[in-house]
Parts: sequence; structure tokens; C-alpha cells
Amino acid sequence: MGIRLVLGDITEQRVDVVVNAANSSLLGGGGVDGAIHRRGGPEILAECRALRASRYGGGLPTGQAVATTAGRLPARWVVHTVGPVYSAAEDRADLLASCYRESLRLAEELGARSVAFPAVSTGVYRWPAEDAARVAVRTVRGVTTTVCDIRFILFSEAVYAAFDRALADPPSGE
Ligand code: AR6
Repeated sequence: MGIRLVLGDITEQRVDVVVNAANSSLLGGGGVDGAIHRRGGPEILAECRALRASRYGGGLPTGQAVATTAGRLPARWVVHTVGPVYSAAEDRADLLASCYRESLRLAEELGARSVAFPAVSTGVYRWPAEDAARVAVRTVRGVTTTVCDIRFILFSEAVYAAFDRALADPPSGE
């Protein structure tokens, strides 16, 4: 399994799965969620609405993931995951790790070989990039998966640099 970093826009990635940093309503929003729905077109929202009607009337819980079509994106599926809102008072790292684990599990179930992740929770949900990057890299490294191409697509130089540092740390964290 290979992990790499890309500075850029996740909606331009040619991959099997694009992961979306969604919210539990699955009805879209700003940030990467807004970009994915805008570029992917209305088919994605239609499937999100159907998922709400059938399985997630109460919303998709934080840390979980569901798949839809990728619409017009150059990908096969969008996997929507809900990151935790950052809290200085409560350790929610397990929930953030769960987003990456559950997304990869679902991608593998779909037969995906390549997956592009955004830096979940580092925007509207205010998670400090340095810490979010450590959680993301540690979690992905710890998963055994048939997905062979894992990319983190970082939208800003600062978040890219945080992931670069996390990736430079030895897997054991020593
Ligand atoms: N490609 C890659 N990364 C992007 C892009 C893009 N096109 N656009 C933004 N980012 P955010 P969250 C980065 O706020 O913190 C939404 O409204 C961004 O710079 O998209 O998990 C949802 O509906 C940041 O580093 O997601 C939820 O309500 C990272 O993606 C809420 O925001 C995540 O920022 C979720 O908040």
C-alpha cells in the first residue's frame, strides 16, 4: 500500500473513491462537501437523499461512512464520512480515526484500488491540522487493506506541510 500527498483539489482526482468530509445530514454544505456536490452534480445529492430516506433518517453518525455514485467526478464512488467537530475539552481522536478506517473498509468492500482523502475536520470543524494529520497518517498506516493507492489531497500549503511532517515520522511514532 502506498500513501502520498497531493496539494490540490480533490474533485480533480482520478481515483476509484473520493472521500467527502460531509455532515450528518448528508445534504451538502461548504468546504470540500460543497465542491464535491458542485462538481459531481445532482446525482450525488439524489443518492444522499435516498440514503436518508432508507437508512439514515436520524443522520449519518460521526465516524461512519456511506457510499454514493461520484456523478460527474472522474471517480467511481464518493464515500461520505462525518468527521467530529474539534473539542479542546474532549478527546475525539477515535472518531476522527474511525472516519479513515470506515472509509477504507467501505472502499475495499466496493473493490476500490485507489482512494483520495481530504483532511477531514480541519476546516469548518476546526481540528488543528498538525494533530489531524497525525491521526490520519497513523490510522491509515495501521489498516490492512487491498486499497493500494491512498492519497491525501490537501487544499492549502499549511495543511500539506502538516501531513508531510506526519508522514516523515516513523510508523512507530518513535
Ligand atoms: N479539495 C480538497 N480539500 C478541500 C477542498 C477541495 N476542493 N475544499 C476544502 N478543502 P471542510 P470539515 C479542505 O470545512 O472541517 C462542510 O460544510 C479544507 O481546506 O471541507 O470536516 C460539511 O458539510 C480543509 O483542510 O470539512 C460539514 O458541515 C479540509 O478540506 C463541515 O463542512 C476539510 O474542511 C465539515 O467540516
